[in-house]
Order: sequence, then C-alpha cells, then structure tokens
Amino acid sequence: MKPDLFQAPDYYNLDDLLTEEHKMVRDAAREWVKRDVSPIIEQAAQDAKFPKSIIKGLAEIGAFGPYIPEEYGGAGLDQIAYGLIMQEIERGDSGVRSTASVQSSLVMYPIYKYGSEEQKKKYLPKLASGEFMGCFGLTEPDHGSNPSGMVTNFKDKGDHYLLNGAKLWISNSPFADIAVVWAKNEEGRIHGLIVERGMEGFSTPETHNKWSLRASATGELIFDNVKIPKENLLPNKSGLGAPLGCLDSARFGIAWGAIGAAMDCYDTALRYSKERVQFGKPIAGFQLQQKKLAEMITEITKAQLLAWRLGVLRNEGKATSAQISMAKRNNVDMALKIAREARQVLGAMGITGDYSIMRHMMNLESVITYEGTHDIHLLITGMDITGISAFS
Ligand code: TGC
Ligand code: FAD
Repeated sequence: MKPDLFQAPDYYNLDDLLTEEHKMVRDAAREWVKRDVSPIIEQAAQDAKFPKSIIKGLAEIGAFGPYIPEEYGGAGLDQIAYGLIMQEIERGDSGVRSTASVQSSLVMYPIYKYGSEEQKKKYLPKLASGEFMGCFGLTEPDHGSNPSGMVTNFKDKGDHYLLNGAKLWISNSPFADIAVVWAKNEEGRIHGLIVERGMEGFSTPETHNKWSLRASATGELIFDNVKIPKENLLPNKSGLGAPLGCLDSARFGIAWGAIGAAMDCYDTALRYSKERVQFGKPIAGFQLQQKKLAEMITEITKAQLLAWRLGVLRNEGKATSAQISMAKRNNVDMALKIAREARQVLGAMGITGDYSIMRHMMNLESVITYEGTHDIHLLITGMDITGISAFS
C-alpha cells in the first residue's frame, strides 16, 4: 500500500464544535492509525488474517470501553469522543473498528449495564486493557434480522445452567476469551450469559471465504451441553431489549465509523485526481470528476453533522433508538456510495491494494448488513414515524 497521506476533510469547520479533549483523543487515534494500522492492514486483508498486534494499540488509544468509567478500566470519555475514536479507526479499516465496537459496545457495555458488581470487577479491566478479548452472540443460522426467534437455550440444572445451540457470523469469535451470549430460558425469556473459552462443549470455528472484512475474524459459537456457572448470568436485564440496548451503542459507533471510511475514500480520490493527468490536464479539472468529488464532500459533511448532533443527544441521554437507526443507515449508505464513486476516480488503480478504496468498499458491504440491515433500519424509521410495524 502507498504511504498514508490522509488529510481529514472538515468543510464546515466542525472542529469548532469539539472540545480540546475531543480533539486530543481524536488526534491520538488518527496518529496511531497512520503509524500502526495503515502499514499492515492491506496485507492483513489480503491474507484474511486478523492482525493481533493491534490489540495493544487499540487499548492504549482508549478504543476498548471509551465511555466505561475509569474505575472499571475504561477511558471515562463522552459519546462524541467515543464516536471520534470509531471514525478514526474505521478510516484505517472497518474490520479494526469492528473489533473495537464489539469489545466496547457489545461485550463491555452489557457487562457494565446488566452485570453484577463481581462480573464488572472480574471482566471489565481485563477487557479494557485487551488482556481479554470478547465477542457477542445474537445472530443464529435461522435468525438474523429476527433475533426474537432464537432457539439457543439454557436449562436450570440446580447448581449450574446447561447451554445448547449455535450462533453464526460472530465477529472476533475465533480468538475471543469470552462470549456474551443471548439465549432463552425454559420460559422463553432472553438472558445474557458470559461463556468462557475452555468450557467443555464450547467451540468457535472460523468462517472462511469472506470477500469483506477480511482483516476481521468471523466465526461461529457452538454450545453442546455447556455447563455455565450461575454467577455467569447477567442479572440486571432480560428480554430482547437487553441485546438491542447494546446494539444502540454499537450502531452509534458505526454511524461515526462509516464517516471515517468515507473520508479516506474522498481524500484518496481528491489527491489522485489532482495528480493524474489525462488529455493534457489533471482529471480533477474535468466537470464529471468535480461532480463526484463535490457530491462526496457534501454527503460527508451532512453525515458529520448528523453524527455530531446524535452525539450531543446521547450525551444528554435523549437519543432514541430510531434516531440511532437513521444515522447508522444513512452514514453507512453514504460511505458505500462514496467508496464506489471514489474507486472510479482512480480508474484501474482503484481496484488495486495500492490504495485503500476497494478494501473500504468491500468492508462496507458487511457494515451495511450487520447491526441491522439497511432495510431493517428503514423499517425502524417507518415504524417510528407511523406507529405501525411493517416487520411481520
Ligand atoms: P420489538 O417487539 O420491536 O422489540 C422487542 C423489545 O425490545 C425493545 N427494543 C429496544 N430496546 C433497546 N434498544 C433498541 N434499539 C430496541 N428496539 C426494540 C422493544 O421496546 C421491546 O421491549 P419490550 O419491553 O416491549 O419487550 O422486536 P421485534 O422482534 O419486532 O424486532 C425488532 C427489530 C427487527 C427492529 C430488531 O429485532 C432488530 O433490530 N433486528 C436487527 C438484528 C440486528 O441488528 N442484529 C445485530 C446482531 S449483532 C451484530 O451484527 C454485530 S456486528 C459487530 C461488528 O463487527 O461491528
Ligand atoms: P436476513 O435476516 O436473512 O435478511 C436477508 C435480507 O432480508 C436482508 O436484506 C434483510 O434486510 C431482508 N429482510 C429481513 N427481514 C425483513 C423484513 N421484515 N422486511 C423486509 N426485509 C427483510 N451478529 C452477531 O450476533 N454478532 C456479531 O458479532 C456479528 N458480526 C457480524 C460480522 C459480519 C462480517 C457479518 C456479515 C454479520 C455479522 N453479524 C453478527 C450478523 C448480522 O447482524 C446479520 O447478518 C444481520 O443482522 C442480518 O441477518 P441475516 O444475515 O441473517 O439476514
């Protein structure tokens, strides 16, 4: 891959809306991505290998539990700082951001929000430092968009629970030390359970042949009569609202992260178009290329404003799940469209691994599907504004 010359676009002076702490956190993440992610990420994606070497750096920039209080090892930051970290990481690669999203919002968040004090003390500091890595098991082979139909279940056996079932498409599963798993009890009520690697009957086969998120490890979670100690049940919330609450936090991070991928594609296309000469002048001088670039920066700016406002609402505890859905849907779609346009600006060079655009484009095909598909988020908005569910 060519040297990382990224310059962040800020067309509406959004930096003026950020605090000094926001900028400090953002710049540290940006610097780390340039130094430790950009030089290795293309090869990792080509090899379809999660680069474990980045775990330490992710912990150091506060990407594991940015908003978890410091007493549990988190960085104690606000939601905008969390969003900015996700933006910078995804500027490097969506798969790297996935690892951070899962660890923070889908593993640390449920333990922090729904866990006992003992669970918080036992797991959160180790997850924040990267000593433990986690994954989140909601999706099943036959239940993706409709998680309430899940069949993974546990039975009360007196001094322990017995867990059976399977989860599919689980980020980080092949190397995770713990899994937060959603399963039904004998009454059909959904609960979260902490499953630890090494428990008998628990396996995590890797899913291969992905053309997307190749630098992120994806796999299954298989439970064959796994004995779960009773103290591993998350005691403070049950029902589908518990996992969906975690998704709110992760989807918010994705709404910011997608901006990072879009900014990288735009910046790369802008630079290339000024350097590439055809018909005796830089292609940036042709109206058709300017249209592409002008529309990209317009869409990025709108997405930045949406994410920032959502961050303010989250900080005030006022953001609704439907508002988060709108931002996730809009910003990922925006980023994917920009990646496709930006790739064309580079002509043939755009399909090579010398530039990041094609990798972003393929990654975003997963991002538009996971954490609720593009269409599911539209239906969430539809339900919110009409009061009528069109899901079933
Ligand atoms: P529905 O009847 O609407 O709701 C059931 C209960 O949940 C409550 N609720 C929420 N609570 C918190 N946050 C939200 N976002 C919530 N949305 C709904 C709701 O109030 C209700 O509570 P209660 O007390 O009345 O029971 O549920 P439904 O079965 O009709 O489904 C609704 C639907 C389709 C929107 C939902 O299930 C959905 O979002 N489906 C998409 C599934 C999804 O996003 N899966 C993601 C898996 S994890 C993942 O992809 C990680 S990728 C990680 C990475 O690598 O970055
Ligand atoms: P389906 O639900 O089968 O949907 C197929 C199509 O039908 C979609 O276009 C969908 O929008 C549409 N559709 C479904 N229902 C309706 C409806 N009511 N109305 C209209 N259209 C509808 N899950 C986890 O639990 N943990 C993870 O860590 C995780 N990581 C992932 C990593 C990757 C790389 C990927 C690709 C997925 C990951 N997922 C994870 C799973 C992800 O959340 C699901 O893929 C997603 O929720 C969609 O489920 P599905 O793939 O089964 O699609």
